[in-house]
Amino acid sequence: MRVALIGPKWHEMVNSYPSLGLAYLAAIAEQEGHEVAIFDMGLRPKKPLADEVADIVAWRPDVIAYTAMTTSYQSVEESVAMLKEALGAPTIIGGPHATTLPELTLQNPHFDFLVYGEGEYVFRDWLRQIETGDTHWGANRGLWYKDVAGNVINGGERELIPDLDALPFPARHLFDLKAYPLYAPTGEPMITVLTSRGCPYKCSFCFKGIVGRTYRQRSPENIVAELRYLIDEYGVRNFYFMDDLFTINVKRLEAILDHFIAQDLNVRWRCLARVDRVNPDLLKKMYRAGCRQIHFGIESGNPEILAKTAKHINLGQVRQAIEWTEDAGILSKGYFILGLPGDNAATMNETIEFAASLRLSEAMFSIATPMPGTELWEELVHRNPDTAYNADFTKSYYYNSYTSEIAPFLNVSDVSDTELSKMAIRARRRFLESKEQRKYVRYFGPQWGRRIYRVAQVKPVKAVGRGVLRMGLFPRFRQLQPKQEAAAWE
Ligand code: B12
Ligand code: SF4
Repeated sequence: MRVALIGPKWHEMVNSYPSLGLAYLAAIAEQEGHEVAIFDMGLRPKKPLADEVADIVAWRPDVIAYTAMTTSYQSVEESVAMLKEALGAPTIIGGPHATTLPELTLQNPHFDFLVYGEGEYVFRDWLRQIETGDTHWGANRGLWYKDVAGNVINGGERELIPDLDALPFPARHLFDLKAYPLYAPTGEPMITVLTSRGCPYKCSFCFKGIVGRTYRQRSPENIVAELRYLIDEYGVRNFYFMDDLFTINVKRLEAILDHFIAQDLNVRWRCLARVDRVNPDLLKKMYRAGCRQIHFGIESGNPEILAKTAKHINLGQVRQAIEWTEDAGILSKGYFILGLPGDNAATMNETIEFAASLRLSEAMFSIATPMPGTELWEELVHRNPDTAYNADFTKSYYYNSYTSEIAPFLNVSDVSDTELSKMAIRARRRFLESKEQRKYVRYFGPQWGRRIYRVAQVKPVKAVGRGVLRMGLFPRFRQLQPKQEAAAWE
């Protein structure tokens, strides 16, 4: 059969990550002998939806399969209606949105099937059923469908895939990888990889419906085999490990690092980690194995607000982890959330100042969004029992929240939407300012550094300063500029 896997539009944003979910599903479908094409509309915000649909129709798929996050679901509704009308082929949807709101999603008359949770084996079995005309849908656990009267039938949830090594490598050859703007700081291309699935924590803002609270891991041999394949096939050496918790199991991580070092892979990579799951020795070893950047979820600089997220970390751990990371030569990036429940101007200022006081190389400030299926959503519904899901979550996509255009969506903080928007912009400005100030402090010492920095910000002084630097009068100062990301990545 001809299987079309579709990623929806991302509003005005360009998707910079080829979806690993679609890539795993495509690999399974190819293994089953199907012809597969991936249509990622998220790559082309400006291309009219009708033209995207025309491309898919021209490929004449036998089945139409969509993925969607809640933030991109609205665009799915628009295009699936057109496709169903043009092709009449069976339609199926999976992914975070479908798993969060399965009944509501499947009530859409243009969808025939839905996969709840992890999708590879349910999708494989569904393709077999479609191909052989087997309509015992109920036998395919995890597959939701409609009866003849159009009622949604709850197909339950398939057990999580026990052995991740048994999965084929994601079918990245079906993406136009060069079209994705995902680069290492050196400007070289970067590829995303998943080495484990799941996370045992339960933070208030995080949706846990797909891979659950178990932690399943691929073997170091299987991971290295995938990296070797990617190095040979695509000539890349930069990787982004997208695991929820790359560093949670130190034994496993050490084994992976040993493989990277022993096999002299000469790769550079970044990963996501928790601040309470790193230590100096581990970080040094990670550096030797090619780690050059770690992204940490820090969330809030106010201890009470942080505690309410159920992240189970404290500010001391944050400060220590950032110090250790930067000392190990690894760049650190912090993710912060503004507008959490209980957040007011004072607590958000604490977050902003805390971020500014850390030795972070980068920081990202987002606005809290209660996504359905999270504790935050429950809290919102508890406060406002009339809250109902409406498909316009597109607005909550904060990815470019440093412009005033992005307003908070379902604000759960104690400040107005306008104030919250301004906070996000101010946070960014303050962080960049603090990063610049750190440079002066390193050269002139804490007291004089701060003073000189203040003077240097006065416009005419700034202009003279630039001239002096250009003349090379302060070569050491120039060297002390925070290491350029690209150099640190080498
Ligand atoms: C990488 C990532 C991103 C990347 C983009 C990834 C991409 N192109 O797909 C970036 C950083 C850009 C991003 C942005 C956002 N993200 Co994000 N992201 C992730 C992350 C960390 C990993 C995704 C991944 O690759 N998973 C691994 C693959 C294998 O899993 P999967 O994609 O879910 O697919 C499996 C199943 O879902 C299912 N499946 C999926 N699609 C389909 C389709 C069919 C037909 C079938 C049968 C099955 C099926 O089978 C797949 C294989 O098992 C997840 C967390 C997580 N652990 O998954 C969050 C997550 C998906 N993101 C989330 C959110 C909230 C966002 C943002 C809204 C954040 C924000 N406020 O801006 C934005 C939204 C962007 C948008 N398009 O609208 C939520 C989604 C919640 C929801 N209800 O939609 C998640 C789950 C995080 C969380 N735990 O809360 N994200
Ligand atoms: S935010 Fe991170 S640590 Fe918290 S539940 Fe989600 S994946 Fe786990």
